[in-house]
Amino acid sequence: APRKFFVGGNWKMNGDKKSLGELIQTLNAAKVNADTEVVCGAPFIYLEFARKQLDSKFGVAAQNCYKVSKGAFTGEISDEAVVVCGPGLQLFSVSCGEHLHVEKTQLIGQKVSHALSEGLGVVACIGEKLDEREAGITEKVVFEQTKVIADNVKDWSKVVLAYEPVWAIGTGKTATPQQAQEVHEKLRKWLKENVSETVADSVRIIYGGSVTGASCKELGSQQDVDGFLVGGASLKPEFVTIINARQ
Ligand code: G2H
Repeated sequence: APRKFFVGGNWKMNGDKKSLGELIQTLNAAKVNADTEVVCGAPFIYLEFARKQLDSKFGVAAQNCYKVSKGAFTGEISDEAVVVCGPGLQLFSVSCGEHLHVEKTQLIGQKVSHALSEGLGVVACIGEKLDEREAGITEKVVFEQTKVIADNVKDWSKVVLAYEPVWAIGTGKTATPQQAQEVHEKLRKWLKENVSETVADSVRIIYGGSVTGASCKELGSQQDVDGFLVGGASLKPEFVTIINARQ
């Protein structure tokens, strides 16, 4: 079966009830491709608001949860709390920028494991920094990161892998379709060799990093690009164009 296109909107630490309410109205009224899975990552305090307001054809996700269910962790939020907010919620274990160091990758592995154990889906992010790309070690870096995630996953049907080169995050520099395809293809090959052929064929590998309405079509037409994780542009009506990138 072909992989279902997946578009995640990552609102990050943006918006309030007024601006998000307007965005939600735009999304609800839009004509969107029914063959595309769309999930919006809301700030924790707007999760219930977003779930209530957004049409049921859109999923709602928390952006990041801690690695255990409860405890004296000031300011952290548990997956359990997210589950209580309502069904259909997923977790973005967003590993943008500062999360990508090796020791942080271990923490992301633990977070992925815990979210899955609570029944949440996960968008797990990986990606190299600019100096790593320039040093020619992109593959090594993303394989190491993927291994930490893979070590914590039993049910891959709940996992979407997001390739987000750090140098493209929020910078306005998008990877070229060829650069994205090259890494996605290598990731799929890695999954085939290290997990299974079935998982390699079925898992969605999406691209994130300054995706716009203008860049989404060509990126989304690459063979191994199964969708996007969108930050800045997910807060604008342009997000509808990105949702509909693959017709
Ligand atoms: C990368 C991406 C979405 P942006 O973090 O997660 O954000 O599209 O703003 O680069």
